[in-house]
Formats: sequence, C-alpha cells, structure tokens
Amino acid sequence: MSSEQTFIAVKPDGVQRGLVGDIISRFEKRGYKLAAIKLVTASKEHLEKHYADLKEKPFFPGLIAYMGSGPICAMVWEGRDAVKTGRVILGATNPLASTPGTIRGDYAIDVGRNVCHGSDAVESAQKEIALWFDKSEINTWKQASHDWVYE
Ligand code: YYY
Ligand code: MG
Repeated sequence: MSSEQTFIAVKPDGVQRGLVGDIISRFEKRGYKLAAIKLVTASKEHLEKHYADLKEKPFFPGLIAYMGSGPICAMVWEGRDAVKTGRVILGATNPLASTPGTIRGDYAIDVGRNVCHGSDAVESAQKEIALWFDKSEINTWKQASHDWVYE
C-alpha cells in the first residue's frame, strides 16, 4: 500500500452532464492529491492506444466513437493505494452492478455511458499517464493537508 499515481478521466458523458466538479471533489475529499489535469478531445488513434487491450471486443468501435465524441477531463491522482481505491470510488464497470455511493452507482445506468475511467493496475496507470500527459504536466507538490490525512 504505497503512494502511487492513477489515471482518472471524466468521460465525454460526464463532462456533458456537468459531473466534473463532483468527481474531482470525491477524490479531493477522500484525501488524494491532484497531480495533473486537463480537458482534451482525444483522437481516434489516441483512444485506440488507450483501449488497445479491448480491440477485439464487439463494443470497441462504439467505445472509441463515444470516447471521442467530446472533451474528456484527464487527471492524475496521487496517494496511498490510489489505483485500487480509485477503482472503488468509480464503482463497477457495469453501473447497474455499482454500489450507490460510487460515481457509477450514483450517476450511470448503461455500461457504454459509465461516466468515468480509472486505471486497473499500477502498471497500466503508468502507461496511461505517459499516454495522456507529458512529464512536464505532472506536478510535484506537498498537500497542506498531508499530515492530517496520513499518520
Ligand atoms: O476498466 P473499466 O472501464 O471498468 O472496464 P473495461 O473492461 O476496461 O472496459 C472499458 C470500457 O469499455 C468500460 O468502461 C465501458 C466499455 N464497455 C462496454 O461498453 N461494454 C462492455 N460490455 C464492457 C465495457
Ligand atoms: Mg479498464
């Protein structure tokens, strides 16, 4: 359970529905530190790289079209166990299986409109952060609340 970084994104539906602030707020309130953030409308090629492991899936073309349909709020969040806990904050892939209190469990119904993305492992987080951000865009800073969040 070390300090790590995870790639979290508000997908185009989440941006269109005005959920960016709430999603950021959930990570902030939990105690995580924002290391990078930007709004980006991703190209087809970029999204195909991001979801390369899903390219054989029947939903892949629809997923790429949806993800490229508008701006995404791309972020890097940092802190203890950030990858696994980030997935818990998001909820299950299928929103109907997501617990209320999670982002998907509160705001989504269809799997193809599930509002947010989060890296599924430390290794994929590193790859995704490198795909979406230049090193110069990642901030190193000490959160004023750090010593009140961690023992
Ligand atoms: O990591 P996560 O987003 O929770 O799920 P993945 O299995 O990586 O799938 C990525 C993305 O694909 C998912 O968030 C929605 C979409 N998707 C879909 O449209 N239909 C499926 N049956 C499964 C996934
Ligand atoms: Mg995934």
